[in-house]
Amino acid sequence: MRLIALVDMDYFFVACEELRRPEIKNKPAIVGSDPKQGEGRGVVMTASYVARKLGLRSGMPLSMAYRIRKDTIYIPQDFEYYEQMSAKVMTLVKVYADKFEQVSIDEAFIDISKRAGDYDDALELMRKLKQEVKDKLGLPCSIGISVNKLMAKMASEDAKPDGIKAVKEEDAAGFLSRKPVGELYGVGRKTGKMLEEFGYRTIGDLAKANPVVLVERFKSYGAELHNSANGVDDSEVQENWEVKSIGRERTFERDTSDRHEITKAIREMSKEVGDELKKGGFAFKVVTIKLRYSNFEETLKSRSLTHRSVEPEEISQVATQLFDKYAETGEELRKVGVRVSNFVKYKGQKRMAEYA
Ligand code: TTP
Ligand code: MG
Ligand code: MG
Repeated sequence: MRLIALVDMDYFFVACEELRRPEIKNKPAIVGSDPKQGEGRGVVMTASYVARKLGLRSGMPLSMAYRIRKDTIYIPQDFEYYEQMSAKVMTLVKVYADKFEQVSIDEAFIDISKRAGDYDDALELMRKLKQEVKDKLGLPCSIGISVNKLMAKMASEDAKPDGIKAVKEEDAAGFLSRKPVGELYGVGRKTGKMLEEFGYRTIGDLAKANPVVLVERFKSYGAELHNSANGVDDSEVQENWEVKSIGRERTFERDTSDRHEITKAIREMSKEVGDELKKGGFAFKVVTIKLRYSNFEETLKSRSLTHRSVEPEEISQVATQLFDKYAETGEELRKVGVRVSNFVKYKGQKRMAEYA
């Protein structure tokens, strides 16, 4: 049985702010883009649940937020901090996943089919995850569990705030049918409006609609809409590709053109990079060398392997080949660097071939 969960943090930016300014808890707080002393077109990025009860919403102009409540606490965005908190959340979530796909700063799909045999298992596992995120980071989240990504997302929305909800396949149609069509995952404001104009008020209306008519009206998107409204979604949880890189650089005590000395440095750095890769459980595909000459000119040269590798020897080999091919003969080097990138997480994966 396929079991997919969607973990989404509750009022994420404001929740992060509450951690470092507990005095704003239980107050109408919002995080927003720069209001530029009332000149800017700043909007609310998110509002605490207290603020939501008062009518404050994401996307609302800040000026309107202030009109609704004079005592609204405005906090300027601090993306760097939210990214840091997000990374901490995702590190915890990954541990619970057979497959992990982060889809925004505060949410990720996880495939838990292998580790949870049924819905009871899945619920127990997700309760544990939720508690861990709360205990370790002090942040609330909501989790939806179902047979596919679409339904997991819809269930998580229903669980908000601070809840868990599982929707079984046989209950999907009933669960969706009475919800307004605008709440269907993937339907934006514009499509939502169009759907209503055609008379599809609820997701159930859309589910019962003739798919041929939907394709006439919405082109290829019509078929997708019809599937979604029926809770059908075959898409897999797609493992994220790590974009970061690991590298080392060495500045020689005295500038050198001695191949022996340079390739020795490359070997040593490749070993260190390889050790770090192994610790992180990453496989790499691209090797890059950096050559800085005495005159401070710098060259970067890369080679992409046809497969993903975890071997330090391979880093060293490719880096040395790049050096031999591209280094200006006889020119003295001040510095040399080795870097690997285009990662994929391999630890916990059974078949490396999947990523080759
Ligand atoms: P969401 O998960 O959509 O919202 P949320 O976490 O604030 O609240 P909820 O409890 O309903 O999940 O978005 C995550 C963050 O992304 C949110 O905290 C702020 C940011 N964001 C924007 O910057 N602009 C927007 O329009 C929305 C919706 C979110
Ligand atoms: Mg959220
Ligand atoms: Mg989200």
